[in-house]
Parts: sequence; C-alpha cells; structure tokens
Amino acid sequence: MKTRAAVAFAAGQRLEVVEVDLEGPKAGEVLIEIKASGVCHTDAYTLSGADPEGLFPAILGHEGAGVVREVGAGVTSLKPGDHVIPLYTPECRQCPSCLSRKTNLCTAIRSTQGQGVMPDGTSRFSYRSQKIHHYMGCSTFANHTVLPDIAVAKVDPAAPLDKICYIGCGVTTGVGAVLNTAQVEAGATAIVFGLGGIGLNVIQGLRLAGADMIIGVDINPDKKSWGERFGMTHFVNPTAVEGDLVAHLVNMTKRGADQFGGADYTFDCTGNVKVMRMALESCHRGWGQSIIIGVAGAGQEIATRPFQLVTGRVWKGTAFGGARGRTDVPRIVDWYMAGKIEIDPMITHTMPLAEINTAFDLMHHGQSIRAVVLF
Ligand code: NAD
Ligand code: 022
Ligand code: ZN
Repeated sequence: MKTRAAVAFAAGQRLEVVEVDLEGPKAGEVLIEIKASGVCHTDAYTLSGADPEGLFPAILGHEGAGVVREVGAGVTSLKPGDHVIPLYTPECRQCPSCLSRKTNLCTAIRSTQGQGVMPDGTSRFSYRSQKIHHYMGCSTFANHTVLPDIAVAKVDPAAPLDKICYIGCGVTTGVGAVLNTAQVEAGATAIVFGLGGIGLNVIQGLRLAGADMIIGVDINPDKKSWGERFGMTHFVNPTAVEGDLVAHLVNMTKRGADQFGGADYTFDCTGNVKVMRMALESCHRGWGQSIIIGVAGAGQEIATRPFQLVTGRVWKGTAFGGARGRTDVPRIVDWYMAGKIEIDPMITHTMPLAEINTAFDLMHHGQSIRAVVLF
C-alpha cells in the first residue's frame, strides 16, 4: 500500500513528507494506522546526525497511537479495530530478560530493531524502490506502520489517541521512573533536575506516589509555574543560587534531628552528565537513590568520588521508566482516563504531518513541552 510519511533522507536535513510504499504485515506482525505522534528529543538527536547508531533514510518517531488495520499470520493478541500504542521497548514475555522479572529490557527483537529492520531482517518501507529504515521499532511519523505484535500495547478504545500517544514515551518514562525504578514511598523527599517533557511527568509520578517534598531544578525560570501545575512544592533556579547548588539542595532537604540532608530520591531529566553528578550528590547518604533518565550524548562519561557510593547512595538508570509495555502502558492509559494523571496541558502544540519540521524547531528553542503531529 501507499502511505504518507515524514522521511529523514539524510542526517542534518529537514524531514520530507512523501508517499512511501508499505508492505503488509508478515507472520507475527500488525499494520497500524497512526492517528497521532509526539515528537521527542531522540528523534531530533538521530536526525541531527549526532547519534552514531542513526541510520538513513529512515522514518523516525516513537511516541504514537493508532488503530490496528490488519494482522499477519498467527497473531492472536490483536485484531483489526483495536486501539494501540507502539512500544520501542517490546514485551515478549518469553526471553530471559522478560522471564527474569528483573528488567523491562526485552531482548527478543533487540538486534534487528537496532538495525532498523523487522525481526525477519527486512524493512516494510520503501520509496522509489529504495529501502527505508524503521526507527526504534516504531516509525510513527508515518500514517501507517508495521510492528511485531510483541511491541504493541492494546489500550482502552475510549481514550483519545491525540493525547495518549504521549504515553508511548514521555509519560511512561517519567511516571514509570518514580513508580517502577525508584519505587518512591509516601512521605518521601525528591529532587527533579530538568522540568521538560520528562521531568514534569516525574513530578506527577511523585505526586501520585505521595511524596511530601518535590523540589524542581531548572535553569529556565518559566519552568516554576509548569512544575507547580503538576505537584512541585519548591523550585530552585541554579543561576539564582549563590554558592554550591548541591550544598543548597542538601540544606533544603534537612529534616528534624537529622544532621545530614539530601533527598530520598533524585532524578536527572536533562541528559547533562554534570547534572547527573549533582543529582547523585544531592541524595541522602545511607539510602538516597539517584535515577538517571536523561540520555547523554555519545561518548560522554559520568564521574563522582567512590565515597559517594560507599556511603550508601545508589546510582540507577532507567529505560522507558522500567515499564513492561504490553502490561503497564494500558494501565497508565486507564490512570489517565480515571483522572489520576494529566496529559492534556503538557501537549502545548499540535500540527498536521506536513508541518512536522515546526515541531522540531519548537523543541530546539525550548518553546514546547510536547508537540503532537495529528494525521
Ligand atoms: P526537555 O528539553 O523538554 O527538558 C530538559 C529540561 O532541562 C529543560 O527544561 C531545560 O531548561 C532543563 N535543563 C537543561 N540544562 C539544565 C541544567 N544544567 N540544570 C537544570 N536544568 C537544566 O527534554 P525532555 O523531553 O524532558 O527529555 C529529557 C531527557 O530525557 C533527554 O535527555 C531525553 O533524551 C531523555 N529521555 C530518556 C528516556 C529513557 O527511557 N531513559 C526516555 C525519554 C527521554
Ligand atoms: C526515548 N529515549 C530517549 C528519548 N526518548 C530513549 C532512548 C534510549 C533508550 C530508552 C529511551 C534506551 C535505554 C537503553 C536502551 N535504549 C538499550 C536497550 C537494549 O539494549 O535492550 C534503547 C532502546 C531502543 C533503541 C536504542 C536504545 C532502538 O530501538 N534503537 C530502548
Ligand atoms: Zn522519546
């Protein structure tokens, strides 16, 4: 079939919206009509050419929502008409990682996904008979796309696809980092570094978990009101702090007779390795946990003194908020439908596919929390 897609033909160029050819689903695959797709930082990072694993030409996009239109042989978990969210982290429930119950990083299709192809080693997309790569197993900047059934979450058909597409990456990453990775308890203190599309979702995850003190840290003063909107209790702008930021945060989090300060949980949502260090060092000695969510540029390294860890701090990272997609994503959609989490105010911009490059411009200039392309 033919479908419209924004194609990244080469690194550093703008996306071009063209009609591409899409082959139907093979065994174990499903064809999805994408109705909406968020634009996330990784898409821009790959498009820029800075991602050493980026492949071109490709159809980017990994934060979508849509409707199943066709299923391949042997698919029993999905049927045409089902409302779905594509998963860049699949959940096969059979590989050693899924069976371990200790990680969400399913390995069933890991190598082919990284190579921009389907599990059989071929691409379903082409343009003028030239192969186009899939991206993060999703390629949601296309009106139709094909995914393996293990990488598709079936969700409540009453949920608005133009909002729940954000659960395909940002919402699940932020809320999941709090609930799955950190397992924050009621009454905890927390610091969130970077109040963008991820950090704000960490804040609403902390509110859901019942955290007492939620400190937001951002160099952009506009983020104070954004954070407060989702449950932040204190805001710190590093550029307005005299002296050491870590010392300031540790002091803010001193409680009762405890001579030591530091938060129970800290989260890096910037991708800046210097900030990652500050996040670790501003969590409490003995039990503080610091969660790295931000993805740093290729080749970057983190540093701290071993003393920081010897004295009981824990440094952790999280991918997709530790969520098992087919199990957890439908539950997060239900939380949204029940009013437990918010999404609508974070979607600051929408546009048709033809204007997708505007979404990248808004992101580069820090003007959007989330821009969503509507098909
Ligand atoms: P964003 O650009 O919307 O937000 C980043 C925020 O950090 C901005 O508000 C910016 O002002 C602030 N900031 C920048 N430098 C800072 C500093 N030195 N101190 C304090 N604040 C600072 O980005 P986002 O969409 O929220 O994504 C954040 C990060 O999360 C990115 O690195 C992204 O790649 C990553 N991410 C990771 C996963 C995962 O599974 N681990 C999933 C999605 C996104
Ligand atoms: C999504 N991310 C950032 C912004 N939006 C993001 C990027 C990378 C990962 C997670 C979220 C990530 C963490 C760990 C891995 N990835 C490796 C997983 C593994 O090896 O099993 C990651 C993922 C997908 C891809 C690359 C890296 C890909 O499909 N190309 C989950
Ligand atoms: Zn993303």
